[in-house]
Amino acid sequence: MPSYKLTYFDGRGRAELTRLIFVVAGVPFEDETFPFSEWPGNFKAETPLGQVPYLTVDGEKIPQSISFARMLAKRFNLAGNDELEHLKTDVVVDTVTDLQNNHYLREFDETVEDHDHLIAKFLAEEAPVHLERIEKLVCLYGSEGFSVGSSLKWSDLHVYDITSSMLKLNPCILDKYPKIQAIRKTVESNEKVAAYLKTRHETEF
Ligand SMILES: N[C@@H](CCC(=O)N[C@@H](CS)C(=O)NCC(=O)O)C(=O)O
Repeated sequence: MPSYKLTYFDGRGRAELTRLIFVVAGVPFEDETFPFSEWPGNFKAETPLGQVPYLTVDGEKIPQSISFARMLAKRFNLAGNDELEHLKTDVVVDTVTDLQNNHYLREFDETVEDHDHLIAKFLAEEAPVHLERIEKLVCLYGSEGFSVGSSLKWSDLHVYDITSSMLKLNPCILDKYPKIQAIRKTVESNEKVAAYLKTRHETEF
Protein backbone atom coordinates (compact mmCIF):
# COMPACT_ATOMS: atom_id res chain seq x y z
CA MET A 1 0.00 0.00 0.00
CA PRO A 2 1.32 3.51 -0.77
CA SER A 3 2.42 5.65 2.16
CA TYR A 4 0.67 8.97 2.74
CA LYS A 5 1.63 11.94 4.90
CA LEU A 6 -0.49 15.08 5.01
CA THR A 7 1.22 18.27 6.20
CA TYR A 8 -0.69 21.36 7.36
CA PHE A 9 -1.12 23.85 10.17
CA ASP A 10 -2.82 22.59 13.30
CA GLY A 11 -6.28 23.29 11.90
CA ARG A 12 -8.96 21.99 9.56
CA GLY A 13 -8.65 24.57 6.76
CA ARG A 14 -7.67 23.20 3.37
CA ALA A 15 -6.48 19.88 4.80
CA GLU A 16 -9.71 18.65 6.32
CA LEU A 17 -11.29 17.44 3.09
CA THR A 18 -8.34 15.10 2.58
CA ARG A 19 -8.50 13.92 6.19
CA LEU A 20 -12.20 13.09 5.74
CA ILE A 21 -11.47 11.17 2.53
CA PHE A 22 -8.89 9.03 4.36
CA VAL A 23 -11.30 8.54 7.25
CA VAL A 24 -14.21 7.41 5.06
CA ALA A 25 -11.94 5.13 3.03
CA GLY A 26 -10.45 3.67 6.20
CA VAL A 27 -6.96 4.23 4.82
CA PRO A 28 -4.17 5.06 7.31
CA PHE A 29 -2.12 8.23 6.81
CA GLU A 30 0.28 10.33 8.83
CA ASP A 31 -1.29 13.63 9.86
CA GLU A 32 1.66 15.99 10.30
CA THR A 33 0.60 19.31 11.81
CA PHE A 34 2.58 22.26 13.12
CA PRO A 35 1.72 25.52 14.90
CA PHE A 36 1.24 28.60 12.74
CA SER A 37 4.09 30.26 14.67
CA GLU A 38 6.59 27.90 13.00
CA TRP A 39 5.54 29.20 9.59
CA PRO A 40 7.36 30.53 7.55
CA GLY A 41 10.64 29.81 9.39
CA ASN A 42 10.88 26.06 9.60
CA PHE A 43 8.30 24.79 7.18
CA LYS A 44 7.69 27.14 4.25
CA ALA A 45 11.03 26.53 2.53
CA GLU A 46 10.43 22.78 2.63
CA THR A 47 7.12 22.95 0.73
CA PRO A 48 6.79 22.53 -3.06
CA LEU A 49 5.00 25.89 -3.63
CA GLY A 50 5.61 27.74 -0.36
CA GLN A 51 2.11 26.69 0.72
CA VAL A 52 0.34 24.10 2.77
CA PRO A 53 -1.26 21.63 2.72
CA TYR A 54 0.81 19.20 0.74
CA LEU A 55 0.58 15.44 0.55
CA THR A 56 3.66 13.24 0.56
CA VAL A 57 2.93 10.13 -1.50
CA ASP A 58 5.61 7.46 -1.28
CA GLY A 59 8.16 10.15 -0.43
CA GLU A 60 7.12 12.67 -3.11
CA LYS A 61 5.64 15.99 -1.95
CA ILE A 62 2.52 17.05 -3.88
CA PRO A 63 0.92 20.52 -3.48
CA GLN A 64 -2.63 21.75 -4.26
CA SER A 65 -5.18 20.29 -1.90
CA ILE A 66 -8.02 19.79 -4.38
CA SER A 67 -5.76 18.02 -6.87
CA PHE A 68 -4.50 15.46 -4.39
CA ALA A 69 -7.93 15.08 -2.77
CA ARG A 70 -9.30 14.24 -6.23
CA MET A 71 -6.65 11.60 -6.79
CA LEU A 72 -7.39 10.01 -3.43
CA ALA A 73 -11.15 10.13 -4.06
CA LYS A 74 -10.59 8.27 -7.34
CA ARG A 75 -8.32 5.73 -5.67
CA PHE A 76 -10.83 5.12 -2.89
CA ASN A 77 -13.98 5.06 -5.09
CA LEU A 78 -15.43 8.31 -3.81
CA ALA A 79 -15.35 10.18 -7.12
CA GLY A 80 -18.30 8.73 -9.01
CA ASN A 81 -19.10 5.62 -11.00
CA ASP A 82 -18.60 6.92 -14.54
CA GLU A 83 -17.13 9.88 -16.39
CA LEU A 84 -20.27 11.98 -16.09
CA GLU A 85 -20.49 11.39 -12.34
CA HIS A 86 -16.81 12.32 -12.03
CA LEU A 87 -17.57 15.54 -13.85
CA LYS A 88 -20.62 16.40 -11.75
CA THR A 89 -18.70 15.63 -8.57
CA ASP A 90 -15.92 17.98 -9.72
CA VAL A 91 -18.51 20.67 -10.46
CA VAL A 92 -19.86 20.44 -6.90
CA VAL A 93 -16.33 20.41 -5.46
CA ASP A 94 -15.33 23.49 -7.48
CA THR A 95 -18.49 25.33 -6.44
CA VAL A 96 -17.82 24.56 -2.77
CA THR A 97 -14.19 25.62 -3.19
CA ASP A 98 -15.38 28.98 -4.56
CA LEU A 99 -17.17 29.50 -1.24
CA GLN A 100 -14.10 28.37 0.71
CA ASN A 101 -11.80 30.74 -1.20
CA ASN A 102 -14.20 33.62 -0.76
CA HIS A 103 -14.48 32.91 2.96
CA TYR A 104 -10.71 32.76 3.48
CA LEU A 105 -10.24 35.96 1.48
CA ARG A 106 -12.44 37.77 4.03
CA GLU A 107 -11.43 35.78 7.13
CA PHE A 108 -7.71 36.44 6.69
CA ASP A 109 -7.96 39.96 5.28
CA GLU A 110 -5.65 41.98 7.51
CA THR A 111 -6.03 45.20 5.53
CA VAL A 112 -9.45 46.21 6.90
CA GLU A 113 -9.96 47.86 10.28
CA ASP A 114 -13.51 46.63 10.90
CA HIS A 115 -13.06 42.89 10.38
CA ASP A 116 -16.36 42.03 12.08
CA HIS A 117 -18.21 44.16 9.58
CA LEU A 118 -16.41 42.45 6.70
CA ILE A 119 -17.45 39.01 7.96
CA ALA A 120 -21.02 40.15 8.61
CA LYS A 121 -21.21 41.45 5.03
CA PHE A 122 -19.74 38.20 3.70
CA LEU A 123 -22.33 36.17 5.62
CA ALA A 124 -25.24 38.37 4.58
CA GLU A 125 -24.37 38.97 0.94
CA GLU A 126 -21.75 36.62 -0.46
CA ALA A 127 -22.16 33.30 1.35
CA PRO A 128 -25.87 32.94 0.38
CA VAL A 129 -25.01 33.26 -3.32
CA HIS A 130 -22.59 30.34 -3.00
CA LEU A 131 -24.92 28.27 -0.82
CA GLU A 132 -27.76 28.74 -3.31
CA ARG A 133 -25.49 27.49 -6.09
CA ILE A 134 -24.59 24.39 -4.11
CA GLU A 135 -28.25 23.73 -3.24
CA LYS A 136 -29.14 24.08 -6.93
CA LEU A 137 -26.45 21.62 -8.01
CA VAL A 138 -27.68 19.05 -5.51
CA CYS A 139 -31.21 19.41 -6.96
CA LEU A 140 -29.80 18.84 -10.44
CA TYR A 141 -27.28 16.06 -9.82
CA GLY A 142 -28.03 14.44 -6.47
CA SER A 143 -30.67 12.74 -4.39
CA GLU A 144 -31.77 12.95 -0.75
CA GLY A 145 -28.60 13.24 1.29
CA PHE A 146 -26.15 13.02 -1.63
CA SER A 147 -24.75 15.79 -3.82
CA VAL A 148 -24.25 13.54 -6.86
CA GLY A 149 -26.09 10.29 -7.59
CA SER A 150 -27.11 8.19 -4.63
CA SER A 151 -23.89 7.29 -2.82
CA LEU A 152 -21.32 9.15 -0.73
CA LYS A 153 -18.68 11.08 -2.69
CA TRP A 154 -15.85 13.45 -1.85
CA SER A 155 -18.12 16.34 -2.90
CA ASP A 156 -20.38 15.49 0.09
CA LEU A 157 -17.37 15.64 2.41
CA HIS A 158 -16.39 19.04 1.02
CA VAL A 159 -19.96 20.34 1.43
CA TYR A 160 -19.95 19.03 5.00
CA ASP A 161 -16.62 20.55 5.95
CA ILE A 162 -17.14 24.02 4.50
CA THR A 163 -20.68 24.35 5.81
CA SER A 164 -19.38 23.42 9.28
CA SER A 165 -17.26 26.58 9.11
CA MET A 166 -20.28 28.59 7.95
CA LEU A 167 -22.39 27.27 10.84
CA LYS A 168 -19.71 28.34 13.31
CA LEU A 169 -20.07 31.89 12.01
CA ASN A 170 -23.87 31.81 11.90
CA PRO A 171 -25.84 28.84 13.29
CA CYS A 172 -28.89 29.77 11.13
CA ILE A 173 -27.04 30.12 7.85
CA LEU A 174 -28.27 26.80 6.40
CA ASP A 175 -31.92 27.20 7.38
CA LYS A 176 -32.97 27.88 3.78
CA TYR A 177 -30.97 24.99 2.30
CA PRO A 178 -32.61 21.61 3.03
CA LYS A 179 -30.52 19.70 0.48
CA ILE A 180 -27.29 20.85 2.10
CA GLN A 181 -28.67 19.97 5.53
CA ALA A 182 -29.51 16.47 4.30
CA ILE A 183 -25.95 16.00 3.02
CA ARG A 184 -24.62 17.06 6.41
CA LYS A 185 -26.78 14.40 8.06
CA THR A 186 -25.51 11.71 5.67
CA VAL A 187 -21.89 12.59 6.37
CA GLU A 188 -22.33 12.89 10.13
CA SER A 189 -24.12 9.56 10.29
CA ASN A 190 -21.32 7.74 8.49
CA GLU A 191 -19.87 5.51 11.22
CA LYS A 192 -16.23 6.28 10.44
CA VAL A 193 -16.85 10.02 10.24
CA ALA A 194 -18.86 9.96 13.47
CA ALA A 195 -16.01 8.17 15.28
CA TYR A 196 -13.47 10.63 13.85
CA LEU A 197 -15.52 13.68 14.84
CA LYS A 198 -15.72 12.40 18.41
CA THR A 199 -11.94 12.45 18.75
CA ARG A 200 -11.17 15.55 16.66
CA HIS A 201 -9.90 18.42 18.79
CA GLU A 202 -11.19 21.97 18.43
CA THR A 203 -9.02 24.30 16.39
CA GLU A 204 -9.23 27.98 15.50
CA PHE A 205 -9.99 27.41 11.81
N1 LIG B 1 -4.77 26.28 -3.89
C1 LIG B 1 -3.94 25.92 -2.78
C2 LIG B 1 -3.97 27.07 -1.78
C3 LIG B 1 -3.00 26.83 -0.64
C4 LIG B 1 -2.99 27.98 0.34
O1 LIG B 1 -3.40 29.12 0.05
N2 LIG B 1 -2.49 27.68 1.55
C5 LIG B 1 -2.40 28.65 2.59
C6 LIG B 1 -2.99 28.10 3.88
S1 LIG B 1 -4.68 27.66 3.72
C7 LIG B 1 -0.94 28.95 2.86
O2 LIG B 1 -0.07 28.11 2.64
N3 LIG B 1 -0.68 30.13 3.41
C8 LIG B 1 0.61 30.52 3.86
C9 LIG B 1 1.44 31.26 2.86
O3 LIG B 1 1.04 31.38 1.68
O4 LIG B 1 2.53 31.73 3.26
C10 LIG B 1 -4.45 24.61 -2.13
O5 LIG B 1 -5.66 24.35 -2.19
O6 LIG B 1 -3.63 23.84 -1.60
